[in-house]
Amino acid sequence: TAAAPRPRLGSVQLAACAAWTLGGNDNGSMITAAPRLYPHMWSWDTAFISIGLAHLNVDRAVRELETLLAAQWRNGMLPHIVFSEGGGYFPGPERWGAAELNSDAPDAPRTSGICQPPVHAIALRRIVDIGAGAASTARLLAEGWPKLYRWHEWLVRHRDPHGTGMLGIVHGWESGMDNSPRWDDPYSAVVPGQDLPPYVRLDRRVASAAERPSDLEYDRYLWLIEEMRKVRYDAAQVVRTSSFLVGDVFVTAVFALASEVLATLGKESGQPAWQVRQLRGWAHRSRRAVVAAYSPQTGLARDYDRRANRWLTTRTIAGFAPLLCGGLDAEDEAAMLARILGPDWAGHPDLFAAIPPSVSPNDPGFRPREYWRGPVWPVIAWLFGWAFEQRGWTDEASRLRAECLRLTGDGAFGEYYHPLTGEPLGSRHQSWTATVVLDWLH
Ligand code: 9YW
Repeated sequence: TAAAPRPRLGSVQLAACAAWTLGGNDNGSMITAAPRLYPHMWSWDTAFISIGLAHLNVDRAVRELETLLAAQWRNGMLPHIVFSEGGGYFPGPERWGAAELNSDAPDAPRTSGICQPPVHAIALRRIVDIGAGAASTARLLAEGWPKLYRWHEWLVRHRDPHGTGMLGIVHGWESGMDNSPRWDDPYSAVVPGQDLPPYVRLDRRVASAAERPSDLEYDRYLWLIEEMRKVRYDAAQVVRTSSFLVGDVFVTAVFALASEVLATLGKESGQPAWQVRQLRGWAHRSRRAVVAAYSPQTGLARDYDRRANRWLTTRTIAGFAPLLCGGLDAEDEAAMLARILGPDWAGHPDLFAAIPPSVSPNDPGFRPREYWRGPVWPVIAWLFGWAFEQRGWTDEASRLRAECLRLTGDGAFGEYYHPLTGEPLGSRHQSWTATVVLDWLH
């Protein structure tokens, strides 16, 4: 698997290419996640997209985040997809039927009925910093902050009803890492019923089958939606009835980090002190839950299968969640940082670039082309790099940034990359890849 020679653009050309990609994905009402594969707005994609956009045009970045926030459900949930008028993606709004079944869902725009990792406060922080002084960022801060507070409050209320700090997810899609081997065990208990309505996958028209989840995986994804439809997306009932319920350590760490960021933004901008305090409390509790999920045996943090009542010990990039939110004791943390940079992960000698892949090349389950089962996802690297900077690990952050720019330097903006050859995979011109590149270039 020798690395194929790939052109490398200069930084001005690369930035121009990224801007061109975003322009191409702008359908007039939103910047879609990818031109053909994902012709709608995805929740966590839009957070990252707005960060890159802020470097080009801060008003446009603000508008993008506002478009997402305008689709917030009345109960506070930020939906994982905001549908555009165009079709071309399955499951689309008809299959979800969210607005028909749940009066908290907006009628327009149409949305899905689940959520995605809560990275949005990080985007708000970046936009406010990049666009300091602009009227639009002041408006976003004033009007967007209360919405993000309600989003975090929804997560606490409905995804951690017992106050454990660990947030639950009811679908692998909610983790953002759809077919990660983390979910193989809990998905094996999801048995699609006879009454699963027929459907046709559209994703494989764009990306090769070898780079996508299998049909059985897709049946399970669709079956979970059927289960939710049966309880009309009622958040409390969904958690009670879904055959998939997992405490997601990565989502929990993102939540802890983002709650802290949101608290600071709230303090700076004069939001109610009790809400700021509450956010810090949630952050503290979730950080503790992430630390409690740490396994000295594997040196990684684990998810918890709430249906089977057991820890999930699969080793994936998500196991490094404590590096995002902190909380480990100094010795364990130093060892974890060394591990993510070491020979099992970013420092693996066969890698094209020193970036931690979604699964270690040394793992028997490593599939270098298959979505969340091995490829490198630039956006995940961005998140770790940003967290490293917050934690004061600036050398590590800048090395990661340089390696990411080397990987993405041909301007293809792959959805994900082959970790050994650096080949772009999945969709090309993926918006969030273009925007994290823009942020790295600044
Ligand atoms: C799907 C849009 C989304 C991301 C997810 C990623 C993929 C969509 O694409 O899921 O249909 O499977 O897994 O994290 O938000 O880029």
